[in-house]
Amino acid sequence: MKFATKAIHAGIEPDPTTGAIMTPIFQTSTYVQAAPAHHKGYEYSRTHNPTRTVLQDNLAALENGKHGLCFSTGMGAIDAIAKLLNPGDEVVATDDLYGGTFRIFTKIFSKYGIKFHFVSMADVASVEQYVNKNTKMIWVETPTNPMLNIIDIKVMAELAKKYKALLVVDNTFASPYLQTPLALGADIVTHSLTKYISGHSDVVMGAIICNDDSLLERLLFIQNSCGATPGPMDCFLVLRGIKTLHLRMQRHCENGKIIAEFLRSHPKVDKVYWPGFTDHPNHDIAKAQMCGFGGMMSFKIKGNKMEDALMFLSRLKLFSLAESLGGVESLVGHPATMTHASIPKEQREKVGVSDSLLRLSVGVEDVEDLVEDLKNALN
Ligand code: P1T
Repeated sequence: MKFATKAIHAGIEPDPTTGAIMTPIFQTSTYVQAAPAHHKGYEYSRTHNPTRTVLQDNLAALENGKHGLCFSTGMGAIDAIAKLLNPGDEVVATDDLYGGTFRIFTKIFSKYGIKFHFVSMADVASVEQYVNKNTKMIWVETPTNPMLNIIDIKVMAELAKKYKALLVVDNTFASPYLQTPLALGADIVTHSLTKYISGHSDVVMGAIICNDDSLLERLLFIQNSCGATPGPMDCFLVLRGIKTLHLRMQRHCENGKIIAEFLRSHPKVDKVYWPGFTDHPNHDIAKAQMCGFGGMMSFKIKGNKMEDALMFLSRLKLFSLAESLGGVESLVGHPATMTHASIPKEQREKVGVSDSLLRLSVGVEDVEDLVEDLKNALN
């Protein structure tokens, strides 16, 4: 089955009791058992819920994976993956990643004796310097949030295998429509479903997809023990969003290209970070491992002054100033004070997240209106 067919059909059957074509919202906490331990596969909704099962199977199919697991937030999924680690273990993570991921690693898991190295993943030799016998995970976000760097998943997978570490890829920015990391050798894919996958800014949720049965068992144990599981209504909303993921992503990519090119040609814009430009430092990797460049981009206004960035933000009418991304409506963010505020200034500036950096999540509106909005605000 190809992507669009899977988005609409994978894991989804008409309800056997009524024929309802849409997956029912099983709004129930528990399930009646005929006798102790004689049940229909469902005992308690923290552990399993039929609406969640359908979503998990659908997500696994979209990522060309075997197993899907859903969590109440993207951070809940990241938390569960990090709980696979033990004191003394080390993780090599990209130095440009979502501020919340940096925060949970440095403020929560480092307290439990896990060591994190944040490194540029532009070339494998510099990553390998930080890998040793204690390294249990290589953590990749690609495209990175917010600098839109691209990391070579195949190369990182080979490195992880060489050291018997797990390769985790946060695939939130690309979505499975643009990139399927398991096929490139990743062991675990994680998503903030809040973003492109649900696509309508009405739900917060996360997911993990993997192939290995024993990894699934360990993750299921963590999921059930720690309990960051989503409710059935939210699972329904994500399933509903997924049915148009391919259509939305096509438009995000088309609009993204036009906006990136518009910004780059504007005399008041200094630098635009978007992997679709042929002179983006990782363009060739993006072309090889993605089937489109997406609608996320960051840029700086000439002069690199925070006041100019803030004035620009105040003049936008269609782009809303908000955290998050990947919804149908266009958003603009100021990473230094919003999504990446938890990263110390010196550290974030090293990777380019200056006080003047702005991030766009280009939506699926008419692109002429979006260009007009940006033009007015810049002028
Ligand atoms: O917000 P939540 O669903 O918990 O997902 C966390 C998360 C994980 N991974 C990446 C790459 C992310 O971008 C996020 C959340 N990011 C934002 C809220 C943002 O505006 O960047």
